[in-house]
Amino acid sequence: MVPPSPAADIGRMAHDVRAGDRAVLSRAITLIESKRADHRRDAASLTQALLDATGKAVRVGITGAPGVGKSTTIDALGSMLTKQGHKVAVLAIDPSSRRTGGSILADKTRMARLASDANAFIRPSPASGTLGGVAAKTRETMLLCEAAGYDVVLVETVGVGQSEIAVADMTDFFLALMLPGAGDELQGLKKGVVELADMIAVNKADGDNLARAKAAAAEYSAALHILAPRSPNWSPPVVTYSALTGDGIAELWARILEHREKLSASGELATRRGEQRVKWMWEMLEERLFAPLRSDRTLKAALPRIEADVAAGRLAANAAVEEIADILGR
Ligand SMILES: Nc1nc2c(ncn2[C@@H]2O[C@H](COP(=O)(O)OP(=O)(O)OP(=O)(O)O)[C@@H](O)[C@H]2O)c(=O)[nH]1
Ligand SMILES: [Mg+2]
Repeated sequence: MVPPSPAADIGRMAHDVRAGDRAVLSRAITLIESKRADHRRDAASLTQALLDATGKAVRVGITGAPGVGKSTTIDALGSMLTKQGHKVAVLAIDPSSRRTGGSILADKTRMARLASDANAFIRPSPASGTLGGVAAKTRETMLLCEAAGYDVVLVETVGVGQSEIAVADMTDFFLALMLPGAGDELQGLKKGVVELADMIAVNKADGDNLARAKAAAAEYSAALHILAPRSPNWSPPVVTYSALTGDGIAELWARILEHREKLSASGELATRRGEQRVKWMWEMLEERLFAPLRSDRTLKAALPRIEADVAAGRLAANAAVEEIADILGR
């Protein structure tokens, strides 16, 4: 029997992804996540074949410290949206994978409604790799989901610097979740997050927490006012809500849509996405060019000594670079 040609396979896969076939979408994502060179090529053909069907989703990044309620929020927001007729994809960036069980989205119990929702698609973070690698896979996955008809993509990440930048770089709207604070109001206001945030939302504004949530929101508002906003067309609002009761969830979404209208009207959304795409290209290229460097055995063996010599001031940094280049070029 003649094996089917990869090109035909990819064509069929693209067709089935467009048709919204979840099983094929999952397989396509697995292809995207593969590190094999031939798979990578097929993945690129697939993305290219689907390109005209991408870009139509509202892309929202969601960050916040562990326990702030990211999963509960995604469950509440996502199921509200599917009820309105949207198709919602939930992705994650968690390059650390330090947690037991690996990914942030392993805990589908906190997203019980969405996990069993036919109009929701939940995909955990790729299991391992550098942040650049994981982010690249998540971006391609987002494009596939869009091609499959998901018109809302929620990308979750934990509150650690670089992964937040990666998520902000692949979304239109970056939502920072905060806890009603016992004196820790400003602790979450790390400079990086605030610079990226399009909205700060204080969760758990329910029961005994209500007053503290309002107080925290007031502090965040005051802090935001002294910072230059990320966009000339949008001043990040600070809101309170409860993922548990659902109070304020509709308002979160209304703000996201308002932001979208403003940035679309001004042309900023299109510009931002264009810049993001070029940045992705460079990041992926860097990742690709760095790969041989990471896997070179001779270099791996020599690096500890080279680094120690550089640190101790015995070897000039530029001399070290020459030595490394020699090892790689041999
Ligand atoms: N009172 C109250 N509790 C909430 C609310 N949202 C989430 N919680 C609780 O806070 C805890 C953590 O919620 P998660 O949604 O798992 O938080 P997370 O940010 O996804 O946590 P990690 O995945 O561990 O980073 C759970 O016990 C939730 O039930 C809320 O609006 N009000
Ligand atoms: Mg969670």
